[in-house]
Amino acid sequence: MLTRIDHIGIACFDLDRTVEFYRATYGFEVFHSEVNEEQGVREAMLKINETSDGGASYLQLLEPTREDSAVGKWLAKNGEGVHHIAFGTADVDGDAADIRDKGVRVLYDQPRIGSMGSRITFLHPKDCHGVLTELVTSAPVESPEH
Ligand code: V0V
Ligand code: CO
Repeated sequence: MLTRIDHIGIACFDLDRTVEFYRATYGFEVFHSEVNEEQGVREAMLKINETSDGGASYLQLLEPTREDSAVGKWLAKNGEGVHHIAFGTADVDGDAADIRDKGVRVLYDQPRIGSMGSRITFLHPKDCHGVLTELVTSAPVESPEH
């Protein structure tokens, strides 16, 4: 079951300048940043709010690490802007299978690694009324070491 908006993915040319815009304009701070080589992105997660399912909602600012990546190609065609929306679920495998059974193209056979150790997959935008849609299961919260 999809229980939150996990994040909105925003493509940008210059991550540092875009992070600074969100900080200076709205006061949002970077919660986490990383490079995901498989996806070809350098990204910053800005936490907006926590959610009743124990998760949170973020803005995900994305700068391509190479021109032929999904975000690189999209930026060259469209310029900066909203790139995808991501729904959070406790069961990305089960929800992706259910959605595939409804005839929507799920882009990966198995979920891949996303931000902060999450497991992610994508639905084809042409099957979702023009919206690239991601499904996310967050990594389990690690218990503190003794
Ligand atoms: C492409 N299209 C889009 C779109 N990207 N429509 C809406 N939103 C987007 N973001 C449209 C495009 O305009 C074309 O329509 C058509 O789909 C085919 O696009 P294309 O430019 O020929 O590109 P493709 O087919 O090579 O790739 C499109 C897909 C690709 C969606 C298959 O971008 C993909 O695999 N995306 C999933 C991975 C991803 O986006 N990773 C970056 C975020 P017309 O012109 O033919 O009508 S990584 C992330 O979110 C992480 C790590 C995380 O959350 O943790
Ligand atoms: Co994303």
